[in-house]
Amino acid sequence: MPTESTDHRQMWTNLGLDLEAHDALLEVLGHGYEAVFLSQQNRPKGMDYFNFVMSEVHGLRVKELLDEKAAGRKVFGSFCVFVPEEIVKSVDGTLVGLCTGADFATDAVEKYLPRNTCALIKSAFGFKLGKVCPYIESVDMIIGENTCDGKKKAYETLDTLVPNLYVMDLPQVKNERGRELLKAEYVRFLRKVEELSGVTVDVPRMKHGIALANAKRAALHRLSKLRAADPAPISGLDALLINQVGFYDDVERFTQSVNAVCDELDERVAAGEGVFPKGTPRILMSGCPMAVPNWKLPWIVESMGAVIVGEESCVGERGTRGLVSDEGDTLEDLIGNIVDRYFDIDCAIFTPNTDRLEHAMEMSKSYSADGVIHYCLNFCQPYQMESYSVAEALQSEGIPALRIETDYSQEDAEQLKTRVEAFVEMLR
Ligand code: BJ8
Repeated sequence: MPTESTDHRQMWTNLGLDLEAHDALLEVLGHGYEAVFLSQQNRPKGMDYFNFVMSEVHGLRVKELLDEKAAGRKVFGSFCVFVPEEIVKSVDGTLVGLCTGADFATDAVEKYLPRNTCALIKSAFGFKLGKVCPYIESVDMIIGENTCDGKKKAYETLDTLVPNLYVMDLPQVKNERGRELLKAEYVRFLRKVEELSGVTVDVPRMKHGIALANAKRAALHRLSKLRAADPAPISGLDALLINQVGFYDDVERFTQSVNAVCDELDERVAAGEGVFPKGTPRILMSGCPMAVPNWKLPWIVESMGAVIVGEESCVGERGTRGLVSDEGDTLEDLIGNIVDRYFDIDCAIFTPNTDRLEHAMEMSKSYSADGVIHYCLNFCQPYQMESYSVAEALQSEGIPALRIETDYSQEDAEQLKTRVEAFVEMLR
């Protein structure tokens, strides 16, 4: 009888992965996970589930997706929180985030992309070119989106490397024309998803999709609120991990698992217990999304004696804020409701984007953050440009802000530690 890992190796070979490179990646990931997550004290028991998911993120979860495909359902991969999970779920499909959180095959990537491209975009190419991402090789459709200039131009090149790229256009201005564009693009996406899956979506199907996505978000909202307590009942690293796993896991199982952690956190809050002592400096992270396994900065922050209490980020509240109304008797009504929710996402590609400043201030206050760290990937112009206005807005309200630009390498780790340590000391 073959062992589980032998099974996975056959699966990875069938997907066309480079086993040697993939082994090396898993080894680094495993060590990183152990050092960053398993070394933490006093983690909620419910995190065992997330440890397990991470240990099988390239194994059992990929097998589940392949089983779904074998049963006739479709799997979709995306790089952005503007892709509506409601629509994918309305055809019984599965939406997964594609790997963008680590450097890989950089030399090969730089043959296709300028060196001064952000690490997130380079990572997507690196996982593809290095043949180490079982997700990109499993999905029936890859959805790109016209957001920042880097992504939208990179998709032109990615289109030459994959057979199944679909690009969604997105507005850049929040006015009526922008809303109409988003709506037209969601209708076009729905038609494409129906065509690929062979399923015709009706009102009950769309309401079902909306209910699943809402339940997932409601669980994440519950988690966010619990982090307002002092002492914080969960580390920022674990909360980030939960948000990251939300991009890969089965929606219903994930929702249940987040609620199980929240039940435990409810008890901790009621008993006045936390992962760090009461009075620990509280930090809000704001800026670019942090995809798995991008844990460098949160790890540094929490190793320096602070606790992260929220993420103003797409892997965090920017990505989960708000629910979709299920009011309405027609598909047109329901698509309108979906547009209402997604059009509020305050990504830095929008101009102007004042909502983001308000959200950063509102979050700092509701989570009682002592300070904000604005995190930006090198060469990410939209968030670099906004880091100034975000920091200004916060400082005008007396909230200290530290602006950090970095990438996925460890080269600047010591320098970051020094800066974060000084910031945390200043907050004490
Ligand atoms: S909704 S933040 S997930 S686009 S880091 S690739 S912005 S140069 S990721 Fe994003 Fe959607 Fe917006 Fe959210 Fe460009 Fe910046 Fe790179 Fe970025």
